[in-house]
Formats: sequence, structure tokens, C-alpha cells
Amino acid sequence: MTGMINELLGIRYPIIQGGMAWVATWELASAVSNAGGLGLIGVGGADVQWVEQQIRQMKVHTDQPFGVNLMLMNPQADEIADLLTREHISVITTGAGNPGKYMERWKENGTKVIPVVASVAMARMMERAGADAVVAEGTESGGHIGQATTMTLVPQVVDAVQIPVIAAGGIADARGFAAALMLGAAGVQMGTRFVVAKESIVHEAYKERVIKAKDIDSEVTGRSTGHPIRVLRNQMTREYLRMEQEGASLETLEQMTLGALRRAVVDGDVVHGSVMAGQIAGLIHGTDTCEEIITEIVTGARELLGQRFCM
Ligand code: TUI
Repeated sequence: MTGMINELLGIRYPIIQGGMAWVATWELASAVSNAGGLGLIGVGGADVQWVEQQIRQMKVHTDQPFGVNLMLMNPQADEIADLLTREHISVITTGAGNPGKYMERWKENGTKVIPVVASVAMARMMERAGADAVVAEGTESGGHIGQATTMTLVPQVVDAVQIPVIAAGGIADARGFAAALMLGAAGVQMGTRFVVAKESIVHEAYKERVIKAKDIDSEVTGRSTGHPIRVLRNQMTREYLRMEQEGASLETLEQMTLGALRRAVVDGDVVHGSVMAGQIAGLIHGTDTCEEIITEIVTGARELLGQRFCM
């Protein structure tokens, strides 16, 4: 497809896998890259050693381009940013903050830098700072979110910047992909659909919870803390929201969520853990390989869009 981010990134299809903490390990990321998309290692809250091992594994398991997502609230963000520079990672995406201070270093290194943004102002700032593209992430997404919806955010970002815009949030099938292109996006990033991929190492109970999810099972915790997180409703969210309403301290609330994602993803505790997923979870009914997911979306989009886009 011309004018799409696959050309910029040297990949076959303009589909990026979200850099999800605990979920986006080399197993998932290498499968996505091998299937013609862009696999990302999700740093989340992990330490430098973990990231280094993951990169090593990626290099063993794929010869295709791949990226790393640096979650900027990570306490070791500076050290990990240096590691990514040393490793000459071809694509770096960032989330939950402003990567401005790392941009020059990464760009000099030949890395394509793609910050995830949730507003037009942030997209403009990132373009000025030298970003190669941005991911415009709507509030439909799982995890840490902004306020604007994908439908409203993407065309506004497209009009505000010259660099390619990748749509994220609420996209899980060919219809969502085609719709994103109609909004002016040059590609999509998907998270939730890849959480349940066969190659994803998340606990089976987590996958089942996502597959079982209905349209209105989504909840946002932490609005009062300034770090809103979209998850699937469970006992943890009910307790959290009650305490948030009762005016619990920031420390108490942060304590509750600390380790909650790991509890769900690794231990499979979907009752007391934080089951991060996007609002599109209700559309996802089964688990497929990354290759099946990407093929289904590309083939479906070709049909939907006719021959206007030839891939
Ligand atoms: O980063 C994400 N999604 C995430 S990160 C994450 S791990 C986590 N766990 C617990 C608490 C906090 C994080 C789970 N999900 N998406 C990308 C994203 N970035 N969405 C919104 C933003 C964002 C928000 C503010 C980007 C920039 C920004 O700028 C603030 C500033 O510094 O000006």
C-alpha cells in the first residue's frame, strides 16, 4: 500500500502491535513481525536487564524489523533509553509521557521514533521534536488513556501534522482497519486483538476474560489520580472505584493497582487483578495466530476498500 507506514518501517503491512506491559514479549512480537506487521516489545515497568534479554530473543526469532515501546513512567526510563540507543533498535514507540529528551539521540542513530499521543497538541509537539510518525490513540484503548475518541482524534491529528498518523483504540478487525484509513491514518496499532493471539503468553484465564467480554464490560479506574486506566470490570475495579469515590489517598489507590496487571497477566487472577483491555474486547470471539489475524484484516480490508488500495 502506498503512503502507508509499511514503507517507512520496511514491513509488509501497515499494522503495528501495541507495546503492552507484561503482554508484548518476544513471543508475541516476533510472531507479529514474522507475519508482516511490526512487533513491539513492551517495556512497561520492567528493568534494563529484562529489556536486554527480550531484544536478544527477538534477534534470534525474527529477521524482520521490530520495535520497542518505552513506557515513560518506568523508573529506569533513562537507562532503558540508552540501551535502545546502543542496540540500534529500528523503531521506538513511547507512551504515557513526553519522549522529547531522548529524540535527538535516537534520531541520530537512525531509529524511527513514533510517540503515542492522545491529543493534537502533543502530536504537534512531537512533530516539532522530530518524530517520524505518531500513534494517535483514542480513549477506546486499554491501559493508560486520554480523553478523545479514535473517531474524533485521528482526523484532527491528521489535519494538524505532516507526518504519518497511525490510528489506535477500538480497532480489532478489517472494518476498523478500513475505517482508520478513511480517517486519514497511514496504518493502525492494535493491542487487545493481539492479547488473545495464540502466540501471546498471557494466562489462559486472561484470554478467556477478554473473549467473554461484552460491549459494556469496560471500566476506567484512576480518573481522580490523573492516570486513568481502562480495564475490564471485576471485583478489583468495583473496590477501587468505591475507594476512589470515598476519596481514598493517591498512595492507597496506587498501592491497589501496583502489581495488579502482573497478577492478571501472569498469575491469571482476573478477579483481583487489572485486566487491561480496550473497549473493542466485546468484538473478539476467539484466538487466532498472529498470521491469521493480520491476513484476515488485510484480506478483509482489500474487499471493503475495493481496489482503491492495492496491497
Ligand atoms: O501508554 C499507554 N498505555 C499504557 S502504559 C501502561 S503501564 C501503566 N500502568 C500503570 C499506570 C500507568 C501506566 C498501560 N497502558 N498508551 C499510550 C498513551 N500515552 N496514552 C496516553 C498517552 C500520553 C499521555 C500523556 C502521552 C503523552 C502524555 O503527555 C503528558 C506530558 O508529559 O505532557
